Amino acid sequence: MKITGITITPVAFRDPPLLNSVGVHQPWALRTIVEVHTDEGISGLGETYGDRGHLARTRAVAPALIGADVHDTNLVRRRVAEVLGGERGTDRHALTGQLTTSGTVDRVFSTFEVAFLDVRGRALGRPVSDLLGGAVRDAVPYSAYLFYKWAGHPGGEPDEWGAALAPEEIVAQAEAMIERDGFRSIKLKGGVFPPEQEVEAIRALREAFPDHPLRLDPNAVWSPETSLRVAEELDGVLEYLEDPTQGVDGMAEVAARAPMPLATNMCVIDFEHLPRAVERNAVQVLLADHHYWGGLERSRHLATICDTFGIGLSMHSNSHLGISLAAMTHLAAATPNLDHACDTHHPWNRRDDVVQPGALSFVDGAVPVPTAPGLGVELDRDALARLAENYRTCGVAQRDDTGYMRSVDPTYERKNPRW
Ligand code: GKR
Ligand code: MG
Repeated sequence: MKITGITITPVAFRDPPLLNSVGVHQPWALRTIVEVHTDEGISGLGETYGDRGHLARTRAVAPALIGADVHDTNLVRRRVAEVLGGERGTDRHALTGQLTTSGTVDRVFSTFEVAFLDVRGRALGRPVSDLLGGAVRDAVPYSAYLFYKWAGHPGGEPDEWGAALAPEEIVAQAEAMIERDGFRSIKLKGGVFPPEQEVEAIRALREAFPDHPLRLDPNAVWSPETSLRVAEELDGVLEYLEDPTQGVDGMAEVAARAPMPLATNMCVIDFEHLPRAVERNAVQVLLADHHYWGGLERSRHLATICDTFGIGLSMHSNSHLGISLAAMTHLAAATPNLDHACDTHHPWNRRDDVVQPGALSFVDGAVPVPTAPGLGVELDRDALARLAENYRTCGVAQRDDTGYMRSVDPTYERKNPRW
């Protein structure tokens, strides 16, 4: 089955003012929707980052894939690498760490690979999880992903979630999210306030939710000393501490004495980072993310490597829509050693989606694995057109949390370590 055409549509959707270690989410989050068309009349879907550089690379690669067979992903990956010609993209979609050339190929290739798997599943009448070895679970657990946030964007109306700055507001946010979707694990995005304040929020969550596994992720803005202090204070409270500090060496220093496992989606973001991380025992849980690990198949290779070295697996997320949620769910369903609830930003962005409602839902904090052929989601053409129009008019072409924060508070500085 040959690829005859590829449609690439950048979209923008409303995003609340979620705070993190480098600033605050802009009013619009960006994604790129990819449709791959074949000579058998079957089309497949992919979703990826929407930042200017990544979009340009995705567009540059597309013509080189016309005529390729949807089963020949080795050829497709080679063509992606040839077009990119050793480029090292600098887009930091995920606040991720050290960027590599192979990582840039993986980020661009991944979207197409997901779309090919969607085509292949549709052609066979089987869900993508079957193409990945078969679902080992019927539903994939996700965590309630909490953020410190303002009530609304400056100058705008408060959003449905309201402000969350004090510990009791974080607890209220968790209650609302759990009430709505039933999550059974909780993650707090930290790195926003001094660590003592974030420890207080975690303690308040522990009191309100005595049985929910808890995680804290300050996106590496603490020094190793601060990280160890917090780790000791939260002994027995956290399921894992995510990216407390920067780099494999910093993480290894903390991991050697921290009482809980350390997780990362920042210091190990490419296969070439693994040997040293394993050698130094820097991370005990890896957050996989098919968007930058080179697609669903390569994420499964990653899972095997983690299994070999006794590293636990969870899943990382960025602001995303339903095509990504479907892909994440199929991958997690078909990965036996994905033993922690996955992250998802979806509750924050659910009001706008490009997929038709009904295929994906959260039941007791888990997404039932779609059983329809392919990814199991269909494009809502009206919604796609609306979100594409948002992209054209919103004035954002590049995620810039720091710039947006500075437009509100000109004294804001990006610092690492901040504490
Ligand atoms: O959406 O602000 C955010 C997050 O901080 C995101 O960019 C991170 O990549 O969720 C991510 C993480 O776990 O580090
Ligand atoms: Mg993280």
